[in-house]
Amino acid sequence: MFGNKQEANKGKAWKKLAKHFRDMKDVEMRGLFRKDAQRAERYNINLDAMMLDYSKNRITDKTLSCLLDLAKESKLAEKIEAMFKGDKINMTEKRAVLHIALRNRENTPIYVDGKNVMPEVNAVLAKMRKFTEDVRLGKFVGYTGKKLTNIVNIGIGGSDLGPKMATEALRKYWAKDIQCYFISNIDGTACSEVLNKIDPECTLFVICSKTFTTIETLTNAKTCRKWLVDALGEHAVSKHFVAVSTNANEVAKFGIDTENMFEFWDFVGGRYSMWSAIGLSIALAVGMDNFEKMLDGAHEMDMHFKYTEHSKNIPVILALLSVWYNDFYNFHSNAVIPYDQYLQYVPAYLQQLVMESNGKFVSNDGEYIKYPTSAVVFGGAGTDVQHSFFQLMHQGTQIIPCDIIVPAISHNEVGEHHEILLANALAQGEALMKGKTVKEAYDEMRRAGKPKEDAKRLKKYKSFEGNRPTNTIVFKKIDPYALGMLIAMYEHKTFVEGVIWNIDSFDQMGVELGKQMALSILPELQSNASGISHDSSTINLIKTIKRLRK
Ligand code: G6Q
Repeated sequence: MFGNKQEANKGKAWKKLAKHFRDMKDVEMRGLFRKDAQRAERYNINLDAMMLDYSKNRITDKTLSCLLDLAKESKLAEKIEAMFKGDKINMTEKRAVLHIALRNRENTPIYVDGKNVMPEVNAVLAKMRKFTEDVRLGKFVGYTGKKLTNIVNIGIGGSDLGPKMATEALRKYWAKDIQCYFISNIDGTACSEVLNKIDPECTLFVICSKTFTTIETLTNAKTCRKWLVDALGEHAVSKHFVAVSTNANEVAKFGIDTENMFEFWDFVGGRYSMWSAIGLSIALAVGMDNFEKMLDGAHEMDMHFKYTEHSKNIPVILALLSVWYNDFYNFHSNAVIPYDQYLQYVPAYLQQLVMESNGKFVSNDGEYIKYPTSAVVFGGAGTDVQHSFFQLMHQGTQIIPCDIIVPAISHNEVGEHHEILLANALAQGEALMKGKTVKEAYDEMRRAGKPKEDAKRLKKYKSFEGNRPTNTIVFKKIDPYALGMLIAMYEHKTFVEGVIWNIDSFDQMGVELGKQMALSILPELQSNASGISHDSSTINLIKTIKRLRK
């Protein structure tokens, strides 16, 4: 479908890039660094206590200028303005896209359908503050008067990944007596494992669902409700359940008092919602002051993104590099490696953010797209992943551009641990870029005293092609403010990619088909009913599973 037709429906700047690519495709970064002593200084951007080094990329000034032309040709500046203004840039669903309003710390008015959304945003933040303080201070207590110290977030997708990632990232800021749990999967194991650990008298369930119709979340919430009612009785529900949703009717139907509901709005997409009341679990764990610091950090990135010229704009540069690799080099994966244990869920969070936003094959003009859109994102915490998939990153036949995220200071400066961790993070970037030639590998073995024959036999195996791109993103420390900056940076990067690819980054229609089919298969598994006609493989799988479950 895509192949070599990338240029088919693209403009001048795209074609210019395609031409420039022919000059660049064999260029080695080693040589670029050798020729230009200022390269690292020129290709980095500082913002407050963070720095992006993007010098280890296969780019020259010409590449950047062509990419910036592409941004211009894609009307990026106008599209950024449209998002910040509250225009309905989610075209398929005719919705504004205003996660930036949730952290609009200057409180400037933002209008949707002629109505300023900021008073409602602020009112929910104030309600969150009151509630989280009451819970944390033991003023809002459980039915039997005990302090609520187990927070159980029930939600899935955008109503889970953000709160789970951020809560873990900020674990060092948790109140001493609070424990957080996350139940997302419909697999009964998720629910059972949490319920086995906690005491109902001290447990607060936060049911997060934008629509309040998601089968996984409602099934998990019902199971937890029954568990609580069995232990404490029906009257206990209002003291142990709160909801975060846009759908007051369904919340009431479920049996949660809408007094205990925290609202958000259609202009907040699920995967962009951790800044809203969907972040209630984060705020319960780390306190509202820290939650608001996270909003402050995101706001700083928003302002940087909105006002900084594109050549010095962090999310814009990251997105343009991603387009460069994905659409011209045909590097279709992207690894994200945080060198911080607390950021272990960032790759999972970004998988949804990026792939659900930009895994699209129809353009905003309703045409099938002839160029690659989103890369496959994956990753994990360093140094762990160095001992797993980094083999392929260094010597595999695919090239995987990689983001390395490093805090200069750890929350746990134990002995030499952090310096060893930092050394590894920097070494990976350098090794991926420089590689090791066959000759270097041979000489090294000889110097180490290996016999000639062995060195000859092994020299290729021990060589590294190098020329593998990385961005290094350095923070002083991962505090709530830095986390806000980091996540907002990736949100805007994703948006810019979508603009260049001319797609709607804010719907997710691709998740519907499987859900629909599951609804038709369920009764067939439960009884002898047969639903829509299936392929022979599915029919056989249904039969086999039914036989095994007997
Ligand atoms: C995110 C998606 C999706 C959504 C979940 C949960 O952008 O829309 O991941 O968050 O399907 O939906 P509810 O919050 O409505 O339960």
